[in-house]
Amino acid sequence: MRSKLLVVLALTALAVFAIACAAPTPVPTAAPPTAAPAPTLVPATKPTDAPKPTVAAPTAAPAPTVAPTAVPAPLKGELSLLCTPQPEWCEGMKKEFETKYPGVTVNYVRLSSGESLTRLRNEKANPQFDIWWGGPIDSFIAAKKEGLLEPYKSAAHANIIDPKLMLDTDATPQWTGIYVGSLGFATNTKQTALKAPESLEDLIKPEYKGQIVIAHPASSGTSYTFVCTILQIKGEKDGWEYLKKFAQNVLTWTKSGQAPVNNVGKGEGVVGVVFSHDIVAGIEQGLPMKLTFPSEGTGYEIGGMGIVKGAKNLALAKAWYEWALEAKTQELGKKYNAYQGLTIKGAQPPKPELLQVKLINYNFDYCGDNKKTFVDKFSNELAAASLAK
Ligand code: S7P
Repeated sequence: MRSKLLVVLALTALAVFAIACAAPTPVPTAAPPTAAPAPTLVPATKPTDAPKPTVAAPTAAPAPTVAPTAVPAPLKGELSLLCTPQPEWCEGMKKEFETKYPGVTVNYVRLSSGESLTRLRNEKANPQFDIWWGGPIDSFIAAKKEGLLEPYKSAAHANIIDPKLMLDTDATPQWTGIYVGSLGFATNTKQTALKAPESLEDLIKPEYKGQIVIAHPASSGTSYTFVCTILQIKGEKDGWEYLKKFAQNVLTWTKSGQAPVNNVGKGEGVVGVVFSHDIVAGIEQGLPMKLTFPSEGTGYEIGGMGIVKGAKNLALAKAWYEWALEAKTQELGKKYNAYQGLTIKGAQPPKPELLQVKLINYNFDYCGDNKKTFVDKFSNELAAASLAK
């Protein structure tokens, strides 16, 4: 009985165990799709409240990386200027240039044309100047012949009024014209003994003996312009004869071409042979003088400019060169009592009447090419004329 009972109990336990094993295991209930959070491609909030898209607006976009236009570095350094016009103009132009280019200092030496040429010649192996500005082109033509100038082509050459006359004809020119001036006579008006000369012939008359003041052609471009004017008007043979007589009438040979204006103004001599614009400047400063021109026609200058061969500050020399060929720069001359005619189209010459006189057909190549020969002959054969004061 007892064993039956044990069997029944065992079977019962097995049955309970089996039922228990057959009961389904609870499974986590999957959330219904509608309850699932929507994917956030579109914000669930209203569009107006939506945070701004994080893509920057086009106007705020960084500028495209285009290569910037090259801005030239400001000019700086020291320019060494060989300056041949009168000192007041040299000083004025130095200051004007330094105002335009505050990083640049202009150091200049004022020398007459012949002295300038000698300096450049002596310094050829080790040039001390960067640019030569002013003085008749006869000396620039002579300098070019000796290899003392640097070729330089400027766009501003297109603005030169008369390029055949005022610009070196080389494809890359070595000099350019910056002003024009005619030779005249200055006569002291406080004296009454002598009338103002009206012709070249007047100057060699006996009554003018010991009354004339002129620079020496070895130092002065002004005086060399006179010498070469005579040699062209009269021819070399008669010209040298004339110059011998002329030299007998000279009281003083000055170093600078403009100096006779002051001599004559002070009564140290009656007649000066000088560029007419320098005579006008003297008259405007109150010197008692009258300006006349020779009836035969008068010689004239083209004032020149050129970069010195081997210039140590070439960029500064070019900057000066370009600046000097601007019409408004040329018009600055009158501010410093420089009344030459001008060479750039559109520049207003201060005294145009000084070129509306009878001019000879001055041959600059002839005078430039022969400068050394003529000056040496003058110095050697007109002995009294070699004592420049
Ligand atoms: O600036 C006046 C001026 O007459 O001086 C130059 C002159 O030739 C330089 O002096 P030198 O005669 O002593 O050489 C002229 O070019 C300029 O017109």
